Amino acid sequence: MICFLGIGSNIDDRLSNLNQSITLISEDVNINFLKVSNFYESPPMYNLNLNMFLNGVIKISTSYAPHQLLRKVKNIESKMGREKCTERYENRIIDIDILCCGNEIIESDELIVPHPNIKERKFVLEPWCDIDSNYIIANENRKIEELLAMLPESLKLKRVNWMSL
Ligand code: PH2
Ligand code: MG
Ligand code: MG
Repeated sequence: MICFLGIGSNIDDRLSNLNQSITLISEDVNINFLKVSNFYESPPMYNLNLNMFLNGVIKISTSYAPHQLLRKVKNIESKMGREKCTERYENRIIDIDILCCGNEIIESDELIVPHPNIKERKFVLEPWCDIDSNYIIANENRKIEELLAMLPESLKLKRVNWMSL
């Protein structure tokens, strides 16, 4: 099954945190790493007191069922030192979100796929567009690039590379 994951970090060396998460995801024998987007810096959404984020999107194929994949990515988050949240939105060393799993539609207590906030998040849609702009998410009949075009121009992300951080 093809899955897209959103990765984000806003503590310490954000670039190396994102890279480390990709390494750990790729090391799993049941996951094939396929593509990685550019990384983008953006201000925090929802809780404006947080640090600036660095975000990217990766494409994988996996034999894990969605709930197994969730367990794996949560494991990687804890391995990297992510602490248990006390508040809904706080600074984090790494955040790995399952964006979609093939055409599956799941609404359980632990996992909702496709991720419910994709459409309002430029920090998800813009990197996703880098790697699969024509992708159509299970419950939408618009391409990623069309969803991105619906968000305000004024919201700008900064594309970064290792030299500019
Ligand atoms: N993640 C959040 C809340 N707000 N803002 C940005 N820019 N990037 C994120 O990854 C992000 C956020 C909750 O996971
Ligand atoms: Mg998140
Ligand atoms: Mg998360």
